[in-house]
Amino acid sequence: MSDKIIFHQYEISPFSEKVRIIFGIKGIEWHAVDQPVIMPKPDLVCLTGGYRKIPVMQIGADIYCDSQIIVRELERRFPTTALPDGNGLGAALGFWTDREVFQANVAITFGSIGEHVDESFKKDREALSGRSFNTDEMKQAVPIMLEQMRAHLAMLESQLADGRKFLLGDKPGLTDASAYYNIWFARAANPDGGDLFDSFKAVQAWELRVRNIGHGTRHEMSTEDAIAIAKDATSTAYEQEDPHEPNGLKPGMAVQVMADDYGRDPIAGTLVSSSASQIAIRRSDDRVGEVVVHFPRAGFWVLPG
Ligand SMILES: N[C@@H](CCC(=O)N[C@@H](CS)C(=O)NCC(=O)O)C(=O)O
Repeated sequence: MSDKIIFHQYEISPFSEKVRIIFGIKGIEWHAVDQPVIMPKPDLVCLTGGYRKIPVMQIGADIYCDSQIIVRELERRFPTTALPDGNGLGAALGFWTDREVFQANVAITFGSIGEHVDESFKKDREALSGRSFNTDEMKQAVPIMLEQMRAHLAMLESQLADGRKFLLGDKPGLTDASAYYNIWFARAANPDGGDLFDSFKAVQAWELRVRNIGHGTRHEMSTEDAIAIAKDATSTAYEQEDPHEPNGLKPGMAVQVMADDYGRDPIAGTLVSSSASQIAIRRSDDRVGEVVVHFPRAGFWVLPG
């Protein structure tokens, strides 16, 4: 059975860059499956049951939705290269980088390049967020959001002020990957973005160090091959009841899982296991057979199926 790390992604995806850097830090060999930037994504949602966001990791018939659970699973499978902050504060700081910093970043980036963005992309992101993608309004918000972004960058600059190589010390970790992808995306999506980063000298030196970590060993894979691997494989997840579940969730129950922010499409399945950090549900699809789809608990809602 295949235990290849299959990574459904696209190049300009910020959250994919976060995980690609984790692959680099941990020295992981992985297979990139490129997925579309906008819907429809038939070769992704057949695996996830409706989750459309990127990235998604697949190992055989186990599907991991959201960078949070992807990093957690990589930490579980590759303990000899454990990150200094893989599951504790690094995961908590992800809520700062992935929500607060990322939203300011997106507002600045699309407020600045909005007129060059395709109509089809705007319509897609309106459906994703439930909010209008109004480039004039975004443009007006840029000055205020620049102040926010500058304030967040100043926090990174202070953290690095004692000359440390990475945010938590000598070794790079999840906090570095999470902070870095925001800067990477701002530069990649808007190369003429001006001088926002110029006054942050320690951040710039650190950015270079993180970039130089690279992405581990990357191979390419087609969507057809990824789907065939899922179809041939059997999930390695096993049923486990959590006695501390606050609302009585048990293996075998029909549930729906959905993100609490954007891309809130509910994914229906039968509960396999749950804990404070993860929930796994079993589902099947004609093209991929039976798979187990894994989500983090923080930032996801579980509803009766
Ligand atoms: N909380 C998710 C956020 C993922 C996310 O927002 N991904 C963006 C791309 S980087 C996305 O899916 N955008 C819509 C799309 O690609 O269809 C995670 O950590 O993986």
